[in-house]
Amino acid sequence: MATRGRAVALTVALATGPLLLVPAEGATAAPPAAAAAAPGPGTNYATDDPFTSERAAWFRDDRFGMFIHFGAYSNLEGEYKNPDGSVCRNAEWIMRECRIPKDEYEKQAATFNPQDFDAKAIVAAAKSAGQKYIVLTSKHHDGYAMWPTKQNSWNLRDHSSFDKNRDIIAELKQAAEAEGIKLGLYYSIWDWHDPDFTSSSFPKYKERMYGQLKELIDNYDPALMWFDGEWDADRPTNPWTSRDGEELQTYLHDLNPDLVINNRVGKRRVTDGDYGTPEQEIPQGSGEGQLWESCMTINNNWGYVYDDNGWKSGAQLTRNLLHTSSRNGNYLLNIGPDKRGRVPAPSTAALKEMGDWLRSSGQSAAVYKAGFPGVVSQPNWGVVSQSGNDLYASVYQWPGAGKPLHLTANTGFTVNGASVLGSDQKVTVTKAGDGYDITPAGDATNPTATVIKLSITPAAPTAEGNGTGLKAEIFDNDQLTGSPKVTRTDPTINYAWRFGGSPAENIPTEHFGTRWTGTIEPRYSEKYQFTTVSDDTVRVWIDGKLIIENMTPHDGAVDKGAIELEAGKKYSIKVEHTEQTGEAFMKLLWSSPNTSQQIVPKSQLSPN
Ligand code: H79
Repeated sequence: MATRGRAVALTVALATGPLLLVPAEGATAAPPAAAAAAPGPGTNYATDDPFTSERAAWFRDDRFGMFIHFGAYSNLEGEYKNPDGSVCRNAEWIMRECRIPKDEYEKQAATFNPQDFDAKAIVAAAKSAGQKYIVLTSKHHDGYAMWPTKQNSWNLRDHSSFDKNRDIIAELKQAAEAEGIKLGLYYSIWDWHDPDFTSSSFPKYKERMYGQLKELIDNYDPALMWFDGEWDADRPTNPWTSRDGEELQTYLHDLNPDLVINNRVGKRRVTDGDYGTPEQEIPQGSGEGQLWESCMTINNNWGYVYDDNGWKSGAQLTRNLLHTSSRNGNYLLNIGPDKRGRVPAPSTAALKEMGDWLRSSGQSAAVYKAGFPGVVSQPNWGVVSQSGNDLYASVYQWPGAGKPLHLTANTGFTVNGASVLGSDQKVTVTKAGDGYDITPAGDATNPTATVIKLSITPAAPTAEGNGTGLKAEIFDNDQLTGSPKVTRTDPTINYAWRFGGSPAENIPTEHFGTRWTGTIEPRYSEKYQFTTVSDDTVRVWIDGKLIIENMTPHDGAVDKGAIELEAGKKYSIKVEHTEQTGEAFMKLLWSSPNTSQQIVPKSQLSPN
């Protein structure tokens, strides 16, 4: 677990300048105070399990957010006229892709006047869609800050024709708060404008970037930070490393331990931040080892493009939302206001269509607080989500009169009742083959998706265990040889040691290993899926059977193994992890038809 003492010391050091924490990297000697405060042996960066923590509860439940791409690029509305009269087209990448000279881009930005930006109208649009959080681009790759930053003048107050007394982020924060909508902020690490965004002067850039992030957190108290531009790139070369990500994540969580952060804070890996960020796609499956949120455009661009009419229909967007939530994901759907700050009418219309569907007949229960339905398999006639003891089958292909819809059961449960939301038609449920046949008597209620609600009684779990965790034997070598340097009880296996941490203060940050042993007690009789997130090697035995093995030294890897277990029985468990060099991680998660993915909880683990 994170050493509290260190966290406190860190606060003090960071107040005097975060960059003092950067290890070596050609830097001159750091003051002793900062050096002492730097994370070191004994640091675990994983302070909770985002799958179950209170901190991330809103993010897991809310499911649906609004992305807003708005910046100096919006002023060009998708088109740049070269001096020779030729036209180059792009949206938020226009500065780079159209190779607009910096002074020319600055010149156009000076005319940016989003006088019609209406935070209340935007929040109303989000509300009408059923979106529960908003993520605004505070700074995109062009480096232009949408708030009055003190770090430079390349911002909406100091470099625009906009009202100097207005602050659109403050306006959006206030409007969102009034409606119970959370505000998140997007921030691009990659910066095409800052003269210090080069490998040699990167520390100078980082100092400004830290300054800007502190401004954002102090001034607007965002619930979420959405980083981007973390990848290796050219024009300009992007020096961002996973070490930079480790340092930044630490800094942010020190400013606000509850902050939810996406995985692009690091290098977009399963071990970075709190959640994964598939872009313009909805992945199959329910996510592995990490929460996730799919971001997508309503038309074909993030930033405003005046003639982009590739609008997705409200029905398609609603089904996308149903797909993400039924796979335990979130849907972050984008709008791109025009140069005056107005939201395109087709966006507002599509958002309202989604909200109309969600508000209709309580259909929103299929989305909010709903997720992957472990007890059944996804059918080909629609999607099913689960919320507690209710299954919501959103039907796309309504059956002909008297024809059944079949659901395959993955575990035993009984169906107590079934109804069609928004209809009083009878629904007959009968046991059939590997599950249930559901036969509605009437018609579909709407063409987007008609929801059949099934109330079920799942198998009863055994009582929560009173375990204390597993016995951990920690070695200061990566072969687990000799006698352990530390023997203790670890409540869970949930470790992000990254570069700078290790399992204990007397264990160095490289070349160590841990063997956890004891028993594990499942609460249901069914097939359990175990998932590890590890770096460098891992092996897991349950009941003497090797179910996970990845002994080729690797960076953060997700490995899986399944085993049928019986409720209330105690099975032997052994987990071995080794760290050679570089980063180190070790997490043990489980899921089953009746258990959603989570770090195996302490209550079900015993050291003997
Ligand atoms: O902010 C949005 C995008 O600008 C950003 N992330 C989302 C949330 C993004 N980064 N990378 N990409 C999107 C994908 C890269 C697309 C590219 Fe291209 C293809 C870059 C260059 C060629 C799209 C087409 C952008 C310019 C031309």
